[in-house]
Amino acid sequence: YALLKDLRDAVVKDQIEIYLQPKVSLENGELIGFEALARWKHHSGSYIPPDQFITLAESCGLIGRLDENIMRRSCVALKALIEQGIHVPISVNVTGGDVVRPDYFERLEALFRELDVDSQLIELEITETQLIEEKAVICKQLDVLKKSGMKVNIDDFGTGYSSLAYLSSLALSTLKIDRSFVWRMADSEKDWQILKMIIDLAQVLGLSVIAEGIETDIQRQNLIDLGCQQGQGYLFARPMPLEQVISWVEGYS
Ligand code: G
Ligand code: G
Ligand code: NA
Repeated sequence: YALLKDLRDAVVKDQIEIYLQPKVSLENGELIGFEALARWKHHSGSYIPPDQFITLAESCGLIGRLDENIMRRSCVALKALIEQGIHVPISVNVTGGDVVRPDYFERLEALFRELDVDSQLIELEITETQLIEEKAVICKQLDVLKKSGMKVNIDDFGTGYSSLAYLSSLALSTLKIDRSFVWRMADSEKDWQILKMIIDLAQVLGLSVIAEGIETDIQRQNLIDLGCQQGQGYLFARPMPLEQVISWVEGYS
């Protein structure tokens, strides 16, 4: 299968890049962080969507290496931003399958040491669906990460089936509301109530809460009314390469 061979090549040669998408305060637009998103420009010239190549990388054992490359690039980007006076955390998507590896944390620490990066400025994002697999090991690993000062965010929240008991046992820091709830909240009273419930749940669990996929000012305003203070989405900025991020920040504040 040609695409698989190309992907293996791109991962081994570290050709998959990152784009950064700003996270902002919904009230005042203040920049609060970035999410790093993998971008693969195939040699044919077109970009392959991450949904497609991440799934492929997961199915053929390349995801560990890919996520490691992305983590390294995120650390380098973090340092470049700090040099420009932009001092906010970057969150990096990681696969549950990586995090449960016994040497995961040691490798991460070694990377931070090698690149002289403050681990408090790198956050992890793990999807709710992946947090549900291998519960016991995940739970232990998250404790280790939290003790080291790292923050772990639960991504795409509301699309998985984590029990409240399990959720409250995890050392998480932020709950990221899946975009589907943001997009549907205006459609019906029921969807509005569900969103409200998720935001209240985050508060009860002592987690901060962020909404993704915000595209309109009405969505922004509604989220504020429901008690959500942080967000990301095309309303504020699309994911951008590092150079563009730096000029975006300069023109933004
Ligand atoms: O960039 P886009 O929103 O299309 O990304 C689609 C999905 O791919 C996101 O929901 C995100 O969780 C996942 N993704 C993006 N970059 C990475 C990455 O570096 N590693 C992993 N494991 N997933 C990623
Ligand atoms: O679930 P996760 O946060 O990893 O998803 C990030 C993905 O969502 C990225 O692929 C990014 O390109 C995409 N994205 C970010 N903001 C928006 C938005 O406002 N609208 C849409 N349609 N996609 C978005
Ligand atoms: Na994410």
